Amino acid sequence: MRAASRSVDLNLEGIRSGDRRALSRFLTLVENNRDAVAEELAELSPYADDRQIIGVTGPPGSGKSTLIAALTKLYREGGRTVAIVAVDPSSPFTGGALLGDRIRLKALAGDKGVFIRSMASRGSLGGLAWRTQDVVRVLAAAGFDTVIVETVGAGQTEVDIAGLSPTTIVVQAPGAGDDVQANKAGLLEIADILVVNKSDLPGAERAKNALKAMLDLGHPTKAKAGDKPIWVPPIVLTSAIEERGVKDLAECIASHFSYLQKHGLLVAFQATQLRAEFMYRLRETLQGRLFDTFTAEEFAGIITHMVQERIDPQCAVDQLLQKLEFRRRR
Ligand SMILES: Nc1nc2c(ncn2[C@@H]2O[C@H](COP(=O)(O)OP(=O)(O)OP(=O)(O)O)[C@@H](O)[C@H]2O)c(=O)[nH]1
Ligand SMILES: [Mg+2]
Repeated sequence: MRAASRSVDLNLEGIRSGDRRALSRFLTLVENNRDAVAEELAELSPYADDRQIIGVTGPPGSGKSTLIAALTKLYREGGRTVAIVAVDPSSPFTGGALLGDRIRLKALAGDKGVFIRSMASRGSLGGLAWRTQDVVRVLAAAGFDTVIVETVGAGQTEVDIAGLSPTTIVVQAPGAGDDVQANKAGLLEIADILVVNKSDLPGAERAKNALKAMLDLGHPTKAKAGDKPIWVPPIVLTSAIEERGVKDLAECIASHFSYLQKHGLLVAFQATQLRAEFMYRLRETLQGRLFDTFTAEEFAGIITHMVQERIDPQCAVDQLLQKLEFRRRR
């Protein structure tokens, strides 16, 4: 089964050389059955990555997808290839936004230098961040110059966008008395670049000033930051539908990338990310091994025993691990 699917679906050379069908098929496997493609994923090394990964987040409807489309258009004019990953919190069956994103981005769909992938969380807890990470890694390995990941902010997905992308853009829209949405959702802290989109509507300047005031309050002073190089998140006004301010945004993204490179922060970011991934996979693997070794009934029995015998939970864990050792040696 595995050998057969390998020859048909796991055409890594095809992926690297831009075969979209091979890429789509591989991504489906990565999302649905990672274990089956673990070796191939490992071959697409996460190290030495010179691609630009950009995270775009913000409240629902602030214009993230439209802005990404405008930014992508600009990048394409400059000859860069772009992959877009839209992480939608709703299920693929009810997710209107998923369809909406597709329609909005349709203008780009015929372009060979653009690849769009939607991912749904399917109500699964945990793991989505790492699945997204895998998808981003494959797209980077497939040779796209820029990978843009869109997630809805405000805690609607468990994807920690700031952990995924070295450059995080938080997109706001001016709203009636709602200028501080980003702050409420804790998004200000993760923003490398702040965007007030829909600047063709009234209130954009006011929203910008409100954001600036908040940034001034929360921003580390030189003294506080010590020797760490300081990046002051710029606030950019855009109108994605009128394609205004997009060039400014692209310039801010380029400056942030240079800043990361100049101070060795890209490498540091990657190391932090790989450490976190290592810990996650270690936990998952060990837990998986435990569940492979003991049946659900055995597990329930162990816990019942712990409660009945008034055993301290840590002691129960130690006893269980001893049993596991014993079984392995047998
Ligand atoms: N006036 C105005 N409307 C905009 C602008 N950008 C996007 N919109 C509109 O705002 C609505 C939402 O845009 P999207 O790009 O789907 O926003 P989003 O943040 O991706 O939305 P979700 O993914 O559903 O959270 C759409 O009707 C867009 O046409 C803008 O610059 N100005
Ligand atoms: Mg969207």
